[in-house]
Amino acid sequence: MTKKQIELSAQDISAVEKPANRARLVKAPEHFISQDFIADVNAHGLDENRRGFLRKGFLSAIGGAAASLSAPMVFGAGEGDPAILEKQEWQTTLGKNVATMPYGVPSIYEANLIRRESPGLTRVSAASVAFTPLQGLFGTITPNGLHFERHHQGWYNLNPETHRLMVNGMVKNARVFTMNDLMRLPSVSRTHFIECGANTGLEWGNVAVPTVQYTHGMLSCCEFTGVPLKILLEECGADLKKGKFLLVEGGDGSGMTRTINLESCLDDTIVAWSMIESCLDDTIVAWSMNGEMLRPENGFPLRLVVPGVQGVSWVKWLRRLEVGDMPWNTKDEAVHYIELMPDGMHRQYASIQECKSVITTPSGGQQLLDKGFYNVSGMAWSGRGKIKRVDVSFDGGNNWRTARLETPILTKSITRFNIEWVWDGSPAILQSRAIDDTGYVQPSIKMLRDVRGNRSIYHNNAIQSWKLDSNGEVSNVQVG
Ligand SMILES: Nc1nc2c(c(=O)[nH]1)N[C@H]1C(S)=C(S)[C@@H](COP(=O)(O)O)O[C@H]1N2
Ligand SMILES: [Mo]
Repeated sequence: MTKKQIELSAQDISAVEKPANRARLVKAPEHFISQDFIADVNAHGLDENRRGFLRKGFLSAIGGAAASLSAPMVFGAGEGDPAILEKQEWQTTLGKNVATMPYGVPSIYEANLIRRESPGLTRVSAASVAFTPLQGLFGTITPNGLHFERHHQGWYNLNPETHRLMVNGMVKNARVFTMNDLMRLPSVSRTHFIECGANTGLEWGNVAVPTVQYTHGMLSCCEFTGVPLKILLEECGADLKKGKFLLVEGGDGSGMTRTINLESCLDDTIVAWSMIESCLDDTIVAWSMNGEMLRPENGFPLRLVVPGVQGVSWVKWLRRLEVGDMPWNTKDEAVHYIELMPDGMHRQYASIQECKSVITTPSGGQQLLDKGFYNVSGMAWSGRGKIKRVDVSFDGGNNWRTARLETPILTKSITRFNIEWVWDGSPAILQSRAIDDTGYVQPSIKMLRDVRGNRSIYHNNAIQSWKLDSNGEVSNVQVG
């Protein structure tokens, strides 16, 4: 380093590290709508009236939160902070017994960080979505209790003793496997994201929802363990020369059936019975966790993991695999999960989740309380491979700075990015733009609409914009 470089980096550090410059943020209010209101919307739909009510409720919740949280911590002369100076109850008494909670749950202070259903999105909660609270997650792994849920006909607790997987079609030996049979086969463990094809789908027409939980929360990332599909198909003597397609059937009442293109998926697809804990390569002091058998909501005891492909193909409660020589055109790929293009035609079998990213801190509904230093953080992912770079703009896309990517960067997995920023108190528009290792650049919403129109539901991977007002409020906007 030259002297000038050293001076420059010292300057950078002093700008960001002075405690006085460390700024605070109010979390998005999560309880801005009542259960009654949700029930009302579910019964009658989200008309303009109710939409207005939703906006007002949300804004007043923000106001309330800011007022109660922004009281400065000021102590009189000679007085200190009792939270550090006085002995606390937990320093002087006996704590709770081990195994008081035989299965541990988060701190009571984290009670607001939960999956949430978007009011008005669906009429029946059994055929609905509960979104992952991305605004409150760290790193890349989604805790199992916060994995998003998407069911077409509700979920069940299936008994693994009686669960069966049938493999038939263009195979020499059609077979029915028990869970024990499957779990004796060679297994692999890999970390991948799953994203519903309809994630961010509400935003095709215009800004629709206030927080990142609802704009991007049909996204999760876990380490999955299972037998590679290829091994299972070879075990049954599948004709993989002629049999280029696989029909995948779920065991729930929705009759979820999807065609998997074996040519593009054979290397990566695993039949997973477990989401297990990541290996501890480098020790970290962590806030997040993963690891155990699949949760019933996520397909216990068996689901298909199709890395890079939209969530609907990750069939849960997996009961049958049929090898065939052409796509099946099932209801879930001929009537649903097709995209209306501007010329009135439908796009079908567009299953890859293209490169995408979003800033989660700060994000919609949060409020910055002070000028000064912020660690701006978010997630990037690509269904085609690894994230190569993430750029962040603070002025609506005129200027971009390259963010720091956390490692390891895994293929078809979430990559966490961070970038330092000193907010000077003026209005700003925050955006992130991801680039994957194929060279694909995440598009603006305008670029996407130019090609795809605005009447689609699926595969919206546009750059997300968060508007920061001079009063510190962050809101969802669309620019460019
Ligand atoms: N059997 C079955 N599999 C299913 C579904 C379903 O309703 N039934 N939903 C699909 C959809 S649309 C998505 S996005 C993912 C959601 O997986 P998750 O609930 O584990 O998040 O599961 C897919 N697999
Ligand atoms: Mo989905």
